[in-house]
Amino acid sequence: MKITVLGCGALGQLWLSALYQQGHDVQGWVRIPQPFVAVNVISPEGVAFNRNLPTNDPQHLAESELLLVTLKAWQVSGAVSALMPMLNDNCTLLLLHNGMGTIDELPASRLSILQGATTHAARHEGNAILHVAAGITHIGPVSARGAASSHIADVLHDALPDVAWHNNIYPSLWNKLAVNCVINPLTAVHNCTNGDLLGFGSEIEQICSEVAEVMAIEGYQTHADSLLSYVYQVIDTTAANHSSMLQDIRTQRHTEIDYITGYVIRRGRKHGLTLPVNSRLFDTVKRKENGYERFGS
Ligand code: KPL
Repeated sequence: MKITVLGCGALGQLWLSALYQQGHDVQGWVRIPQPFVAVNVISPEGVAFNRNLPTNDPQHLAESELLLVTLKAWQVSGAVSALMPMLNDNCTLLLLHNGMGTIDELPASRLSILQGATTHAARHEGNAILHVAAGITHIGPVSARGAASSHIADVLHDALPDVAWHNNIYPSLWNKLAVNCVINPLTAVHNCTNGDLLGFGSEIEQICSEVAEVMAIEGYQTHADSLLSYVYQVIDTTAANHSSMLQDIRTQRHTEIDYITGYVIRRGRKHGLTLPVNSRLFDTVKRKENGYERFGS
């Protein structure tokens, strides 16, 4: 299959290497065009994949059957809107990022659009991408035509298992959102690893109960206790991780807070709910971002 991967960070390189090794015709797409992307991924078993793969070929993009978007949430609408006119009608677009709300920022389109949430963990280690832990990627439709793209789950599963298809992806997206609402801002504010959050039990409980309240009013069958046990499970399996938001704050980059905590607050507000604990965390992370944006980062 002809595939373009938009964004060649840790997750992008992981998919590029996996799809290439599965025999797909892949290219990367990067903001600043360059002749190739050096893909250098080390598997959880220590096996290295090291290869230069092509980038930014408009013909390849126009013929792609899948555009896999691995950008940060705040980069998605600008980058994807710019590429949409170059895609063919049969191209499936898959958004893989933390948080929710990017689909609402894209122009109306007849494309098949999917969104996913993954628990694969990968991070930069020198010049390489370390695939720290294998995980599961849940994907499903977020546009009317998306339902016709379930075959994409098989393609992705063969390259980087496990991949699960959901006719209704939203419960999975919301569960991952709850995890990100807890782990990302708390680790960024307390400057700690995911595992260190075990010392913040009451804040974790309050965040989960606020997210559960919004989910319930949006029609999802959930309970704060089930979100809480999922959150603790992820804290346990990613105990040594520095969350992506903590890394963003440490390197003075834009965080995904608007699409994580900000999304839940916006959804809550629509129903007249105020979420005091999430709102306080949102403001604290924003203050941290504003502190360094003045210096031009
Ligand atoms: O998705 C993550 C992130 O860091 O963005 C978690 C699941 C919290 C793992 O660190």
